[in-house]
Amino acid sequence: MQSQWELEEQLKKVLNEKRFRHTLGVSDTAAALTMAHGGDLQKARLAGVLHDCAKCYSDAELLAYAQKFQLPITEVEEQAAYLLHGKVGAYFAEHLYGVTDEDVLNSIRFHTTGRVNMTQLEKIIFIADYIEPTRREIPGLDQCRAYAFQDLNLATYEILKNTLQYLEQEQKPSAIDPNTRITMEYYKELSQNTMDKISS
Ligand code: DGI
Ligand code: FE
Ligand code: FE
Repeated sequence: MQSQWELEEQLKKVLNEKRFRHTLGVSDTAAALTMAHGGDLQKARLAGVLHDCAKCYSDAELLAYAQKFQLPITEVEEQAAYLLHGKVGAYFAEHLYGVTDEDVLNSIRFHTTGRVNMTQLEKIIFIADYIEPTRREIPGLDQCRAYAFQDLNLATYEILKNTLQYLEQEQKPSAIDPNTRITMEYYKELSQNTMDKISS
């Protein structure tokens, strides 16, 4: 297994400049969230640096890789194949970059839609991906950034709510992965108490 620094050097060659800066942003933000909430700092940085390692491929390439590696492809992923960059990325993380930790692999695998009952690391990568400092400013981002350091479930809910709103408002609405909505409902329920406390 290579060091974090060696991995960063490798990813720099694979990703374009903007994606590489985003990757470092996610890695550092995941570290900061781990400092706030507890957990393994090095795992957070590792998952952060690798989370988009398959983002440099086209939809056709992602579909071809998913087939080649015998990864399950859902109907929605067939229509919006970029959704596969998590699954394909987790495969590369394991087989190309030598990651063995299942929690790190799952954080990469599920970072776009999230899933119910995420581990702390999975939530941290999901959130860091959305709030890292180089992300384009979008409505509601400051709120998500503030929630992220207070309550991971609430931040997860807020991000999914915004993402779904964005996807539904698109001129040419893209297929919504059932996981995105199911995860949003799950974290809405889970963070209801926190929201009641914050608003009272
Ligand atoms: O890879 P990144 O750009 O850093 O971030 P990401 O992996 O979270 O991907 C973000 C994109 O994924 C964003 O344009 C919204 C989109 N997305 C999230 N959930 C869904 C989705 N797209 C579709 N079609 N369906 C979803 O459920
Ligand atoms: Fe991604
Ligand atoms: Fe990302």
